Amino acid sequence: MAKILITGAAGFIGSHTTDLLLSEGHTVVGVDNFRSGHRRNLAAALTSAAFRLVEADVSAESVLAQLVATETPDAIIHLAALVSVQDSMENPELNYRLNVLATHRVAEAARESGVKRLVFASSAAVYGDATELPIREASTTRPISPYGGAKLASEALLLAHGAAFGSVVRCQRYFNVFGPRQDPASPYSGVISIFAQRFRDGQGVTIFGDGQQTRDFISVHDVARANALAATGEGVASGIANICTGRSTSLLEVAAVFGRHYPAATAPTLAPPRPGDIIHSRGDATRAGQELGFTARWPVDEGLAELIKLG
Ligand code: UD2
Repeated sequence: MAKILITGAAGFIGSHTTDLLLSEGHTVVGVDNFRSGHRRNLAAALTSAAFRLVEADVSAESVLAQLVATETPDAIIHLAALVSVQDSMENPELNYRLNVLATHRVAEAARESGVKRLVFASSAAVYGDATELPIREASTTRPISPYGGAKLASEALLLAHGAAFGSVVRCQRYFNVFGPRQDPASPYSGVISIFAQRFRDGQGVTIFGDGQQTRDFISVHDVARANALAATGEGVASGIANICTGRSTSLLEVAAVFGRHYPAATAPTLAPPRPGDIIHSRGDATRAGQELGFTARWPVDEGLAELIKLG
């Protein structure tokens, strides 16, 4: 069994990754500054003797280094981030601090204490407006937001760290993650979190465009498993992999699943497309299968049914 330190443990993906690792018998040290994470996400984890939660800002100098020196984890899963693309457009300085400088701090803390494995929350945002589908790891990376640029820069920092100091570094390019605990608070939150809340509250949803746009929606349970495999799997080498399903689902299909569960709901309103919206995004899932032994298991409609059941 391993000891894993997770930054951003109280967030959407962090809390599910924590829960899964604990259920597998590992020890978890969670770090979060509660900027966008919530203590309630860790309600189950906090009942476990194998879990410790530390409130700290990963981007602050020497805070993480001291914690890593004390805990000497086998691996660090670095999920703490400025998670909103929109926020990164409005505040590139904050994006730099939380999405680049914090990564550097993680790499340095790992080097100083000899941590042998690092797993990083990257994003399909590194590809920007990809034209060729499915999107492969070898596809052109041309980020179009400070957020995407910071994720790509962080990948480079960490992979170079791995090459220089001999640690294993896994960069996980998540596609459109959805599931319980995703925060629907902003109009730019993941569309499924917004739809789930609005259908539940009896409010109509808005579809920007004709609803034919597609995304590679992946359940957070699958993403947590991909993180656990990257952090604890045997024989895992450094590399980059898409964390996706390889399948497309249109927004109309998503709305239709909700509509079947909420037959009294009003039909979605169509509005003009959002500026800068991409029409189709779908990853090639092959490499994560080869390098991590990871294949997504949750079909989108089952993931939606889970969300709807939780209410
Ligand atoms: C954005 C982010 C991505 C990630 C993701 C969250 C960019 C470039 N990428 O990608 O990094 O944070 O969001 O899952 O910003 N939509 C509606 N109605 C709504 C909300 C959204 O029709 O109420 C549409 C939206 O215009 C888009 C699609 O749904 O066509 C998916 O939107 P999204 O924000 O969930 O995800 P995406 O892929 O645009």
